[in-house]
Amino acid sequence: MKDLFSGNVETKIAVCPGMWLLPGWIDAVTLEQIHADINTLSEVAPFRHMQTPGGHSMSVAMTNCGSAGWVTDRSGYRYTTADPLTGSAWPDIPARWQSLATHAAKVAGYADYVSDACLVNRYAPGASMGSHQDKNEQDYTQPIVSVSLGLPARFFVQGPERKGKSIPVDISSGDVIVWGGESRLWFHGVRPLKEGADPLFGAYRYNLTFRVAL
Ligand code: MD6
Ligand code: FE
Repeated sequence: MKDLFSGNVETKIAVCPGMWLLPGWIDAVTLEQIHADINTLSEVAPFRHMQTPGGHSMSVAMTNCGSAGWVTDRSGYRYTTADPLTGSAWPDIPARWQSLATHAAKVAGYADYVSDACLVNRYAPGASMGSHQDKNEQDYTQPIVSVSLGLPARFFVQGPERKGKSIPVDISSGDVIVWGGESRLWFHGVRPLKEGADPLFGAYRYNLTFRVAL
């Protein structure tokens, strides 16, 4: 039987302890559906450039779905149950997204993964994400499932401290990363996006990160 969502089911690469890269894991039809889902989501919860606590505007545009969404503004990084832009609850995580995250987590050894927060990042050429840890979630034993869409990017993983040599990870549309275990709190980021044209996602890279936040 064809594996649900699966383009490539052969490869599972250990990038560092606890981090699994599933290259090309999402099939072409699912990518098209996700593209449509992102458009629907962004009509209700628009992409916006959030402010960092230091007062800078992020180069990456963001929105969320789920019972909680990750936000940043002058008062800090946190999860909220309502979208600060509209005052309404964040839209639900589309059923197919939830199912995809659960399935990918299972491939990496996590049974019964149920995400309550999905951050959607949108990168235009030049946009990047500085080295950071994902530590606003309550339970670090739960992995983050990350889905890359559209233009390729260079992700980097640094280690427990924001210094020293980093491991480069080149990621393309349809790649999935499941990240838990020993390196769950390691510093990481995304290098500035290069220009390009993806047949489906155009001049952008999108990234979905599923979390168990609450
Ligand atoms: C991105 N991803 O790929 C940013 N964080 O656009 C992340 O910051 C990230 O991919 C934690 C776990 C997986 C990730
Ligand atoms: Fe992150």
